[in-house]
Amino acid sequence: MGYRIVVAGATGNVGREMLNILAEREFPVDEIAVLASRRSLGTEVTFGDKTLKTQDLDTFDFTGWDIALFAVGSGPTKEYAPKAAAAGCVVIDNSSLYRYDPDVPLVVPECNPEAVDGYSKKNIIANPNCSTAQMVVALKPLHDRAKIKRVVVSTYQAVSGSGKDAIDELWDQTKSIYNPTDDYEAKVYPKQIAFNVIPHIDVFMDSGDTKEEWKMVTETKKILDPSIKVTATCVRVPVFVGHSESINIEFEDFLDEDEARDILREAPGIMVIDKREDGGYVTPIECVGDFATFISRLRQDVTIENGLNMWCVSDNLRKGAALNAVQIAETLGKRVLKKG
Ligand code: 2RA
Repeated sequence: MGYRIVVAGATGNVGREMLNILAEREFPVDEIAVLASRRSLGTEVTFGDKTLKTQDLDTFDFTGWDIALFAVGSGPTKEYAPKAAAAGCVVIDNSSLYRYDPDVPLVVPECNPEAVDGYSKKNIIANPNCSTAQMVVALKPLHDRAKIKRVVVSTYQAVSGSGKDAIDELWDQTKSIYNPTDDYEAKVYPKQIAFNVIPHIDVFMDSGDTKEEWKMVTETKKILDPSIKVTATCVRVPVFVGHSESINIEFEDFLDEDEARDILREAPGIMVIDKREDGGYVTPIECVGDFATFISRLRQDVTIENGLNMWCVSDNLRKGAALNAVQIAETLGKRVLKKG
């Protein structure tokens, strides 16, 4: 016996990936419903070898459904997640709305699977920000071996992180630069993104950090360890899919780069591709469609006593969103709901 699953936001980038990954991982689904806003009502989406017609999120009755994967953004989540939760359907939400709520678990199954046990306070579990998810997967096994004091991270985030319009914008701008007859207008980003980088993701805060940078700090503390100091600079780059991160780590105790590489090689969800030669590392284009968080360029940081540098790449629509949400559903099933 399997689960009755709902995917809310099924026509978006993340919603479609959720359906792909539920099918690829053969999640035990007895029945599935795909929901969309009235604007996308009736749009057909694929689930394995099936074609499903979207239903109206606004009128859908969640009673009798086991798990709802939400990828609808904070606004609609605020309206519909409580309704689903009150109807007894456990919500796994990809928006930032509930991540910082002390009564809502924020879960990366490779790091804190036991946190799903606290789901019943609000019947909601939160998925972390995409740039946080891949980083904590890499940090967790190293933190267990040699406690992490401080992390300095710079991100190079794909445009798909901010939705379909941003993908179209990069495509249009790139075409127009190669073919000047086509004109383009900046729809999503404040400046040209094609052949450029923009050090601004989400809104600016009084501290001068952006909300994206604040999320990485706050979420890493909630998922891994509140004592870890994190400072982040999040940058948008002209890549369609795949977030990259340059991560500098300071430990309480010395950790040799070779031992760190061996630890990461054995760690769940991680693929180490790290050779000091041409092409001996991963780039974002190569991670697209993969489940793994890739680690390359591991090396001692000799400027401090106990430091390491590494390069971390992952598909932001998968581990950064849809895959992590499905893994939370798998973990919830194994630890709590126990069907399937
Ligand atoms: C971004 N992390 O990349 C944010 C939201 N997905 O735009």
